[in-house]
This record gives sequence, structure tokens and C-alpha cells, in this order.
Amino acid sequence: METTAEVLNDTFATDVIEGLSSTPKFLSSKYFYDEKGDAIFQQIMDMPSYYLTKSEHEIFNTHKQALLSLFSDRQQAFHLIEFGAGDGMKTKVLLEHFLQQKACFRYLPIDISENVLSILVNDLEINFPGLEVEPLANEYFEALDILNEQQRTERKIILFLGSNIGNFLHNEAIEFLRQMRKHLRPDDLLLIGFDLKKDPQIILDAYNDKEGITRNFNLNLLDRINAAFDGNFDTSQFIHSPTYNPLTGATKSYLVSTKDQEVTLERLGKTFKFEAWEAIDMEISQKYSLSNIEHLAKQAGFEVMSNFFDKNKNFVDSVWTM
Ligand code: AVI
Repeated sequence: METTAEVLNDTFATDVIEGLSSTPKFLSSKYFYDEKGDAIFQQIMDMPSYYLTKSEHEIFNTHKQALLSLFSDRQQAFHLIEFGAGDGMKTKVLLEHFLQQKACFRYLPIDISENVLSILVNDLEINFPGLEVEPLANEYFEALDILNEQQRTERKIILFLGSNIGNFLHNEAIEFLRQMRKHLRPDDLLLIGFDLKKDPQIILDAYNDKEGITRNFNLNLLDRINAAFDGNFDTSQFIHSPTYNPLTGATKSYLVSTKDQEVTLERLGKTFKFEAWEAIDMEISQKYSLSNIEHLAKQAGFEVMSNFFDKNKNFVDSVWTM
């Protein structure tokens, strides 16, 4: 058992204390993804109303050859590097096509979780026996640093899919993309998935399913905090409340306290007061217009080279050069 001082050294602990002591209160959605959170996110991706994954899958199916032509002109060798690969479901459409076309490439999934990577690698070994896979269990930019130190000559194609960029606040997204740029050479490419602005009801339905799966996804972070810090969050006393602002494109998730209550995290020696109907800001899932995307690329020092859409124009995979 760690001492309170050790627990306080932990960034999860300090982030939780900072967020619950602030006005308004907030928690970071990056902590949604423990083992249970990963499983709930899988259920979200399977929900009919969560169109994002299905749209990106359709884009890859429709445009896989056009993507290959952009990535590799005349059999140029490339490294296909995926940030936050997860189960690699959508990427498999590309991997299969690139193998069939005898493209000269290697797949490098990067994920902080060794466990996620080993499941993915086992699956790829079975389903794509000829594929060269080099898993990198690391932080994204540390993994790129290692590849750069090794002075590899292959062109880097970075995949950042699924609208993961939308979970950053605007300034964080710019900072992240500028960092990315520092790790790339002029010939490298970046493929980013963005969820597009659309009929607000379609967006709200994706983040407010009747089955309560997205609600569980949010409440799971309170359970995770209870387990880590011996807390007494009563999840039945919080409601999940998502909003979409068509002006800014921000889709936000809040957990709202239904009554005056106090929550104690024993191992942190902290108690937090909630007033009735006070909210915790849990997640942003930013939606973009094409001009927002152009602007973001420019601010981070990139240029949009090509955009690939699904037929309903729900989603775009945007290929950027520098
Ligand atoms: C991982 N990320 C892109 C998802 C999203 O749509 O923002 C996470 C999610 N949150 C609620 N539903 C899905």
C-alpha cells in the first residue's frame, strides 16, 4: 500500500485533486481508459448511433487505393505509424489492401498499453501473416524520438484516427500538432480523422444513447477514482448530461450532482463539496468545419493535401503535409 505522500506524487492523484478543487470542477477524459473504460468504449463504437467509427471505416474502404497512391509513389518504402492503435479495426482495411498491392511498408502501432499492443499483434499475426509489425509501447513522441535517433530512411505516415484530436481543447490540439511537426521530415505525411459539424441531433444521439452506455463510460471514471483513492462517490447521485454547441462545434459531457453532497477520497485525505446541480466537466469531443481544419493545419505549420469523406459527409480523413 502506498503512503499518502506517494499517492500525491502520482499525476492521476494530482490531476483529480486539481480538477475537483476548481470552479467549475473538471476531470480529464484521458483517464476514461482503464480496462473497464476500454471495454465500454468498444461498446460505444458498436452502437448504431455512434457513426464516427463506421464513417471512418467506410472512408478507408472507399479510398484505400487513393490513400496508398498518396503514401507511396512508385513503391517508395514507408512506415505506417499509428498513434493510439487500440484494436486496429479500421486500420486493418488499409493493411489488407496495402498487402494485396504488395506495398513496401511496415506497420508500427504505438500505444502506452503493452496489453493492448500484444492483443493487436497476436491478432495481426493470425490474420495477416505476411505483415511486418513493429509495436512500440511508449508515449507517442518518445516513440518517434527513438525512430528518429535510429535514422530510419523510410517515409513516415502518421495515423491519428477516430477524431481523437477532438478530445483536446483547441490550444492543446495546436500544441500537440506543433510537437508532431517537430518530429517529422518534410516528406512525411500526417493522416488525421476529424468529426465534422452536422445536424446537431445526430451528434447528440451519438453522445446520449438511450441504453446509457455513454453514461456508464463517464461514471466509470468516478468508480476508478473510488477504487484508486478509497473514495465514496455515489454514482447513482450523478446524471450524465451531454451538450452540443453548433456555433463552436464543441460537444461536451458533464456529470451533474443531483443533490448537495460531499465526496471523500480517504487515501488523498480530501473531501470535496458538491452543490445540488453542480456539474463536473468531463469531456470535449470537438466537431469541425472544413475551414476550421484548414485553419488548425495552418496554425500548426501544416498544409492540407487531400480530404477523404464518407458518402454522408459525417467525417473526414485529412492528409497533411508540411
Ligand atoms: C475517443 N474519442 C474520439 C471518443 C469521442 O467521440 O470523443 C470518446 C467518446 N466519448 C463519448 N463517446 C465516445
